Amino acid sequence: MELQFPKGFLWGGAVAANQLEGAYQEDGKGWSTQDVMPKGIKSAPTEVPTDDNMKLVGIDFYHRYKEDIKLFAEMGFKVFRTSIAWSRIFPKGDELKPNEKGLQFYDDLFDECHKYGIEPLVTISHYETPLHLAREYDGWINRKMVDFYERYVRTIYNRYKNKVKYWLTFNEINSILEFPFMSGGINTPLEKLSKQDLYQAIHHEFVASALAVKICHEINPDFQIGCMVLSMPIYPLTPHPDDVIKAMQSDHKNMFFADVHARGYYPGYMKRFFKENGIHIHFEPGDEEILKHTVDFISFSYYMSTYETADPEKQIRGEGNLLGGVANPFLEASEWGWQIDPQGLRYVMNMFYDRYQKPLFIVENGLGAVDQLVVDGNGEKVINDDYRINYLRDHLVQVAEAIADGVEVMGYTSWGCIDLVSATSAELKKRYGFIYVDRHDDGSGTLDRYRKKSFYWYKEVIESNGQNL
Ligand code: BGP
Repeated sequence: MELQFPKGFLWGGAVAANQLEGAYQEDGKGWSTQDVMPKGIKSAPTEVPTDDNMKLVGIDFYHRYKEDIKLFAEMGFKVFRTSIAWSRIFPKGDELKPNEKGLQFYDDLFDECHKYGIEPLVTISHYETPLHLAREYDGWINRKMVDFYERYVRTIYNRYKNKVKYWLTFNEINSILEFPFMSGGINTPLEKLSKQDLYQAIHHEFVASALAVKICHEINPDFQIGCMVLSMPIYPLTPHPDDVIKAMQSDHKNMFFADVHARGYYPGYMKRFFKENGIHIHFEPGDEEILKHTVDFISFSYYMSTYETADPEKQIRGEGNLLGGVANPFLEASEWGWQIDPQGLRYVMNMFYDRYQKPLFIVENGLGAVDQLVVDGNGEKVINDDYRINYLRDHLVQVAEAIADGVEVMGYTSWGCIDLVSATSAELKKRYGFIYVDRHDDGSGTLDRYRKKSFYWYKEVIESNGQNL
């Protein structure tokens, strides 16, 4: 059977403001939680680094976005996913008046996209909670966050209503389970954070997200807004029914997030979990109604699958993948230990679609690798990233398989379409891009941009609407 992508499929790339803009103290921007995240840390840092050159400059997208958008256009992007840095718009997060210079930057950025017919897909909050909200309010544990988020959301909707029609409420909302500071602005150290507070914070995010959906549709019913979850299929380690149930329960912890967004109510398995763990979620009057504003589509990141087992001896946390779990002997891993499983993508796509019957948008997928800039026989600087092409091709084949299975898919935005700073390890040597940026972890480099081999490959993929993979 010939594999095909639908007409009008939204091909493109994805980034997040804090991972590439740099200029983190320019034009009135305030600190965000991500600006102070030291390498590889899960909990809230106690000190603010003052000389973080990496975050200060990023890849200097703030000043070079025109050059970069032009390169995206050359590849034929139909869509460009980026986030708005909340702390550019509301530097502290709790003030009443937005920062005009911050608003202007995104006006200019979206105009530049439209110049080439590229639709912006905007993440409202991508690990960028204003630091003040984390320090003063303990992030999403505090109900007041819903009001601050609502003010921010109304401001950007009103400002960009003629420029942006695709929105995402929170990046990888379920990652708060592992990274409460990075994902939820929760300042309480991980070891002191109670399950009660964590799940109350999640409830506040759900309410804020549903409010964002409601307001979005009020402003323009044609706008499309989705949730964004970190997807990771969890396979049972063996066919033993204990392992199967254990895998299902682990999966529930993640599916909870998409379930509430897509269905508009808390699932039974979570009510049981709360009961058994003595957790009482406080619903304010009206919350139940607000949650009924469900998303138009489900968006997700996909990098890897993982395993689960009921056997405590075999539960090797911290190895095999980003979030730990048992290493799968049938899969290869990236240089960062993320296990590569293209078929897992087809699996999650079918699972999401069967569960909700809502369109899907794959908004992150890609290979983080060390790239070498070399000089070829003609004296040209080139990057031969065949490993990235292979990775992306294998995954796109599975997207096409899922489409053939009947899954409705809006588009695909490859993660880090231009090299950027890693979210979890704060380094630049972990590269995802089609475009190489001459910048290194020690702060050296010209910041010049180079087209990688994958750049030409992806251009051809888009041109042929996925026929030439
Ligand atoms: C996702 C995040 C991104 C991104 C990506 C790759 O979890 O949404 O922000 O960075 O993972 O992760 P990393 O940068 O750690 O390689």
